Amino acid sequence: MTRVNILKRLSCGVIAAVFALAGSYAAAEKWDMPLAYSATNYHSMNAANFAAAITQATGGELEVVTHPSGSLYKGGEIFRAVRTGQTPIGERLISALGNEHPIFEVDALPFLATSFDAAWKLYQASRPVMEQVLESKGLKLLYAVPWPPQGLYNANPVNSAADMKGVKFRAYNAATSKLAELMGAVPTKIEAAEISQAFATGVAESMISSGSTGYDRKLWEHVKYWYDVQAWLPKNMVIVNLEAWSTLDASTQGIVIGAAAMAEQSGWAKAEELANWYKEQLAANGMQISPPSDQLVVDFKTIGETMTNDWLEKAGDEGKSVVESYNSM
Ligand code: PCA
Repeated sequence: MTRVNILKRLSCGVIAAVFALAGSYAAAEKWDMPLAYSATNYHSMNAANFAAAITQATGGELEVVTHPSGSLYKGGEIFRAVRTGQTPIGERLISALGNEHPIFEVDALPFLATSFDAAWKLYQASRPVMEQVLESKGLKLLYAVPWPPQGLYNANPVNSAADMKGVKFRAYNAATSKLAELMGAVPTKIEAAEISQAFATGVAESMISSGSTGYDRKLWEHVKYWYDVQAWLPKNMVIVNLEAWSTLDASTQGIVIGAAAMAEQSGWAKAEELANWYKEQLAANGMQISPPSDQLVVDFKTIGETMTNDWLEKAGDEGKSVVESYNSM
């Protein structure tokens, strides 16, 4: 065989191999789905079920693989990673996206929505604007699930906001930073995955969060008090990059939408079902769980009003109409 013939044979083989490879990629697509919270948290387990449902219903044509605990992208990087198409799908805390658009901050306005029912209404009222904003950024909202009501963790008893003066406070978004500042505390933004280390090293001594995150991060190892303030119920949302979305055929898109609807329903049910259980676990591990004192409620409400007014100014007519539509539900 001449050298040319060998080369021809070789290149035919290479081309055939490349096509085989391309064929297998087209037949089975893999989507990595970054999550910020622990694998055992109900948000992450719900997302894992959502991913498995898609993989199964598409017969593996679309395989969705979750990566919890910020292992693929940290919480603060997930939105950008999905927006820029570095990864097709991911989960992010809505209220941490205030820099993207003020509408996302409606999700953590103190005392606007303080029960699961109210949080659901707020979701319905804010969803159309959120979807519009997400679409303008090349994203699609698939589903959202709430955290249980937010309370105050602290090393020492807290009877009023004055007791929080100078306390090192772990914040998870602009609203919790602002709230800390208005109490005279000193906020530092720290993702949930880094909480244990922050409390263990004294970088943080206090935070506002759900019983869920305190349980996941064993906060009883660091602080003894949790005040059940029920200040708001922030939500995580799962978003998909629209370019990646457009590569799916109609039946696969239908499967993803169906799985998202199921995940939304089971996620809300699970959050509500677990809310009290988490509190019991904190208590069983030695934490003192109590309602906030009257003075602390007054202080939080005053701070909440300031924050709501600031937000209404920032969010303009659009924000106002979301709050009005929520109030009319
Ligand atoms: N847990 C998340 C956000 C709200 C919550 O309950 C956190 O603390 O980061």
